Amino acid sequence: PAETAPPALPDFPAGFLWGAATAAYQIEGAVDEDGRTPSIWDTFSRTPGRIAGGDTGDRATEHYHRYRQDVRLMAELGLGAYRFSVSWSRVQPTGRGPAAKQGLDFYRRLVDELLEHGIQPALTLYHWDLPQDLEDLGGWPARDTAGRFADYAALVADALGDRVGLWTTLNEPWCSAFLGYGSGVHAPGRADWTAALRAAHHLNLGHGLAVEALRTALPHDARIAVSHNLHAVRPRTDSAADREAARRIDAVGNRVFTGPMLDGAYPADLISDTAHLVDWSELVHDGDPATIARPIDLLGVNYYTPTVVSALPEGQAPDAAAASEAGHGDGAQSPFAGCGDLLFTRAPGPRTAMGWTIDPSGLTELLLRLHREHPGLPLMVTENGAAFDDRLTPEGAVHDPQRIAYLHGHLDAVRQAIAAGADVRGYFLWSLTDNFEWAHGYGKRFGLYHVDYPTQARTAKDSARWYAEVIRRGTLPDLGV
Ligand code: GBH
Repeated sequence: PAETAPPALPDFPAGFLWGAATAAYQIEGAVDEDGRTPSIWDTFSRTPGRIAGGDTGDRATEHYHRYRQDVRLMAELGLGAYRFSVSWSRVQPTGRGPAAKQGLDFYRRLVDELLEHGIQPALTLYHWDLPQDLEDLGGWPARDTAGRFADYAALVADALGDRVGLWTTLNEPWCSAFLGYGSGVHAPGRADWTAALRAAHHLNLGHGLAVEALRTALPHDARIAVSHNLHAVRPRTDSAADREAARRIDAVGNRVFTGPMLDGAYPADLISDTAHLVDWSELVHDGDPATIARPIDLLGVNYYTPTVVSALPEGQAPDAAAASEAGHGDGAQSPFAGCGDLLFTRAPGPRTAMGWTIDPSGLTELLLRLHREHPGLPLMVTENGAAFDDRLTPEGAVHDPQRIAYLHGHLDAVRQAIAAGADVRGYFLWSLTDNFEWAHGYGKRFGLYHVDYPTQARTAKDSARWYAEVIRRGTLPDLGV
């Protein structure tokens, strides 16, 4: 029946890239093989109390050894591209100095396998797993880390530049800076707003220096991107106080990165909002803005749920329950530096297993805002997806109609942005398989393929078959197809 049904909605543009995404620490396992040294996520996940259930990435989905099977799953979906990240401490164990050949060889094998199946590799250099050695030298709050990152970028480009056409410097630097150093719910687990803002600047600088290094090392037709988890910020009410709260979150949640990377400067309101936490004139050196603003070819947008914020009534302390409700971690301070006086809540409506409200309109809003503010910059949705309480039936199926509905809604949101003029070049679904969901461990499942961890068996969920059909037709079927 799918063959005869007329397309329910207009097509995505010709050449639209259909993909799926993963990240090294969430899937690879093999954490002490072939010369890999610990990253901040190994240290963090082995620290009691940090990860739900005491889970670690020690085995994860054993992708390091099962990558051939996983590429077959991608081929089964008909993916045009696969977005993965490189484990820095696997290919440059101390975060400095020479490459580890065996570590690089893994990514060479993976890329070859992808190319043999006609799948474009989309390589992310940094998805949160800083070599522990560099954290011990100060981590992202230390300026030196930016230079180390650019050297690492050059090393990977030299090894894989002939075979990888799409490069991303950083995945979600907001999470690295503000969850890693601001609230401390991610590695390395520091809760210090000053450190978080310093980290944000050095991530920006590392990005710019890496863009320079990649331009030198890569062929001219390689495309360079960065992926941001931009916040679709909504004031809880239309009051002036709530709108002011939303402005502050937009500054320290979004424009702290898009300002210097795309507009050449930190926004004035961010600088004054955070002047009590950091001396920006000391932090930002003379040449930094030009370095950070080196042109990129594509902007990646990762989107899951909107961010709803409001001002607390005068004198009322933010309570831990509200913070945890908004996903900021039990008793943790707000990740948003200097925003301990603001309250985060969830929009009404159905939620995923993460507790995140399902609201595709935030995705359309972000894409159209970027189109308006940065005309001519091609966009890519580099992550979108959802966790639900998936169950493997005795017959070996996983029925996940909620995920299909989530994906349908968000792909329709992308389609609407395109129809309104946004230049969106592709969509990467998070994630190929269930995996290690950071502080939530293995209990939260985002995959198109279910993973039975004791046996490592992969099983296609209904959503995998649905996505394969969307890719095959290049259009959204009616729900229920
Ligand atoms: C992505 O992070 C990661 O890139 C990926 O590794 C991860 O597995 C995936 O998403 C699923 O979590 O600020 O309280 O409103 C997404 C991280 C999730 C951070 C949404 C901000 C909003 C919660 N973002 N979150 S809140």
